[in-house]
Amino acid sequence: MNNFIDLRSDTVTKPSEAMRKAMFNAEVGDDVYKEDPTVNELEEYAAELLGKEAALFVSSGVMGNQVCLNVLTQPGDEVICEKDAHIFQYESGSPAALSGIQLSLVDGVKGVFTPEQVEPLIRPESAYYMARTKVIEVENTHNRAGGTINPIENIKALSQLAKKHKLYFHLDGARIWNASVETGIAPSEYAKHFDSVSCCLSKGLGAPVGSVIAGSKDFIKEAYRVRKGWGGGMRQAGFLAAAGLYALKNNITRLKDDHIKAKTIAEKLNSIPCIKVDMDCVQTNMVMFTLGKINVDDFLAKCKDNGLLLSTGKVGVIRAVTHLDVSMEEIYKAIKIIEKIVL
Ligand code: TLP
Repeated sequence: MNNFIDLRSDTVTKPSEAMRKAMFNAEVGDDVYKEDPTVNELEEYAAELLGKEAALFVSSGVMGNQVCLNVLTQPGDEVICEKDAHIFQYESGSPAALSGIQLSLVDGVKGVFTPEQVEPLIRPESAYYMARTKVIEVENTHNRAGGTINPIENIKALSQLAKKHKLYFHLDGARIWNASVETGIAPSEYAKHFDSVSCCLSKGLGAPVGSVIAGSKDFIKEAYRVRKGWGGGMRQAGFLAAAGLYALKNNITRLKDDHIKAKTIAEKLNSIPCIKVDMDCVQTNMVMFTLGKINVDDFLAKCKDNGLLLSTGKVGVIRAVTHLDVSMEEIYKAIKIIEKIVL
């Protein structure tokens, strides 16, 4: 897919020359013995950045979320999340398959739900015949809603509700870096409201592999055990951790460029009569749009024939994601390709 303008996802980014150098030069050891200095450094750096006692390097965003949920719950428990949450839509049924838990869905607005919506869903402690509510989960930024940001005041209020009902509060912060750059609120300011956070290194930050999860020392000790049991104990993982460290140190602030690119696409596309973009949702590096009567599959195929790759979100919705491997010039080219197809 080298010659394409690839806007399917920010996961398609490839390590830069400088990142590859950092990987090549990484000092490594056996991380299952906790002897990989680069993995240890990444975990310490991520814990500090997120303001948590400890962190753990895991292979993917899915593994991050699922390990966290597994540590926080027992089989038969229930997790409250938004109806379009990644853990519900795109994680292969893992809450049920790996942890024996069920999800209770909230109908959010642009991916955001409020404490008033959640409170009635919390099961009474006396109801032995119901699942036990154990966790509230928030996704920030919210993927299927189009990269929307959950307002910090809402997060605070949800966190207070979780405390009031003795529930854990988990953040799927795959793209917390995007939220942070856009709002100016530090990742640690977001993370401090949560018991556990899972944050990706391999999306907009451009690392080839990996996520970090963070929480208390006791939480991470347990997560370390679960990761091993699920086959996620990696040996000389320092080569990968070096990419993650490079990404955290060099590629966060530049995410703002990706947000500008997304706004540029959104504004141009929204001015085309048959295309509709919900401009309120264009807050970070994603653009979701619909095409009126034009068939989505035909449109995607024609884009591909013209050198542009896009993906889909909800049924009938097309997704364009901007990232560090696509230039502003390519963004203008992408817009031209779309105009040529639909006009
Ligand atoms: N999202 C992917 C696809 O799975 C849809 C993408 O292309 O956007 N949380 C959120 C909010 C995510 O968007 C993703 C990946 C994950 C978790 C999982 O990360 P990986 O793919 O590394 O397991």
